[in-house]
Amino acid sequence: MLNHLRILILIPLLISCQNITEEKKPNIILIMTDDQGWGQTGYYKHPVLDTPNLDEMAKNGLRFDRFYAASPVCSPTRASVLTGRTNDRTGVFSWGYALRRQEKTLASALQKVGYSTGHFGKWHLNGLSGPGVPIFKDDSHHPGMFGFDHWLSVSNFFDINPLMSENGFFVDLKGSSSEIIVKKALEFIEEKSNQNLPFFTVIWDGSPHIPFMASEKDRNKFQNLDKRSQLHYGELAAFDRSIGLLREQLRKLDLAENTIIWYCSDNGGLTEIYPETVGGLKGSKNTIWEGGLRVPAIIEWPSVIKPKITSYPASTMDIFPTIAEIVGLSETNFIKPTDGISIKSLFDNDVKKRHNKIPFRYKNQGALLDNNFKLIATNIKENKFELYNLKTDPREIENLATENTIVFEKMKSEFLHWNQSVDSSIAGRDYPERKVLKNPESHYWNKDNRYQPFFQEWINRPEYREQILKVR
Ligand SMILES: [Ca+2]
Repeated sequence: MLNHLRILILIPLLISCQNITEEKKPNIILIMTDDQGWGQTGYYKHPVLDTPNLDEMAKNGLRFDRFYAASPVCSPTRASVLTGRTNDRTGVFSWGYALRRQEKTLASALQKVGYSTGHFGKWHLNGLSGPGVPIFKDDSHHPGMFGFDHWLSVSNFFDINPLMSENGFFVDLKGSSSEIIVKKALEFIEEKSNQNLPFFTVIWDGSPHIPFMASEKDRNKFQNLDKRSQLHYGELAAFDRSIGLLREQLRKLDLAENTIIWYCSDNGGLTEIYPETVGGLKGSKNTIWEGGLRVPAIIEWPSVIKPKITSYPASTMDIFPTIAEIVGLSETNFIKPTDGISIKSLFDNDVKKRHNKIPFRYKNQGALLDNNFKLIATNIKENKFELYNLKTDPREIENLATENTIVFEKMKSEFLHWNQSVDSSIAGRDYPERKVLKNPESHYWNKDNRYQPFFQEWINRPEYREQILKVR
């Protein structure tokens, strides 16, 4: 009898101890829009776009006014999020390139310490170009190969009524793509929280990337704009609504307090959209000017972060190192060198100056950001560099290379030194094998044998028709 009582007393004690340790691990949600420019939020007073849900999130969290995508295009920035490294080191030189399997990812690191990991939406790291198609179960570079237990993903951008792949099984879905992936992510979140497991959920939206498709209701909010801009802004309205859905449901599930939501865009805004997308900055997607790299970003974590606006410069390369510090992941989870740093100290301190510079490299162009100074390499091979002071000249008009030669020469030599280390990474020197193992070539799915059997079935889908007709 006494032994029985002891066991009965002990069991609840053990369970509650376990609950305490589990509770300490924050849940993590990464959200990324596709081609949303720095100026396209309500909290930056965009002239036609309202984003009430992003605005609420910004009011309740840490808002970054100088947050940078690692690259001015999609896939490279995604590679930087998962590895903490500049895109070129990982083999993702531009959009449509496959992430090397030799890289170590944030998802794998979190999986190892007990997180349930899920990817929802655009992947774009398996070497495929063209509108997003469902990813095959036996694809050598599907999200599961990089640490995701569960995935509902497409190869690239996707719109209304998407055809997606759930762990390799095709699912034909109806409705707004932003809402679909958030609802599916919430099902995953609820299931994991019922099992008392911490979750790492990546929601990579396909909006507001081309083709622009919005519901009548969302489009009608922008009746005074040209058709293309109406649909583009309509996509952002739907995205914002999905943020509202996510945050509301996290509160209902009593998960909001200890869940980190880190939101940003994957590159700068687009041209030929009116009103413009980059908040008055120079350049746009595809360029290394501020308009191509600077993106909106917010981290919300109610139990830890007090609301604040910062102009501390940070980047998508900082995401992995920051989460590693929060969760206590060891250094062995990274392929070195990393280019990002942990910015956790910003959560409870008013840090103004960044000590580590932020480097960029994309297609023989590059940049090095040292707080207010930005060195730009307009052509690395031809040794063409410029220098700007973003504080006095946020639109990058006045090249200070000859005026401020000390800063210019110093930053140039740092950039060139860093650039050599990137070349060494490209050659595979960071991996235990000291070389690059086989990786798929970047290609369009309409030239991929695996997809051809589906062409007959897909030819009437608006998102695929043009690609299929090109090869018929
Ligand atoms: Ca993009």
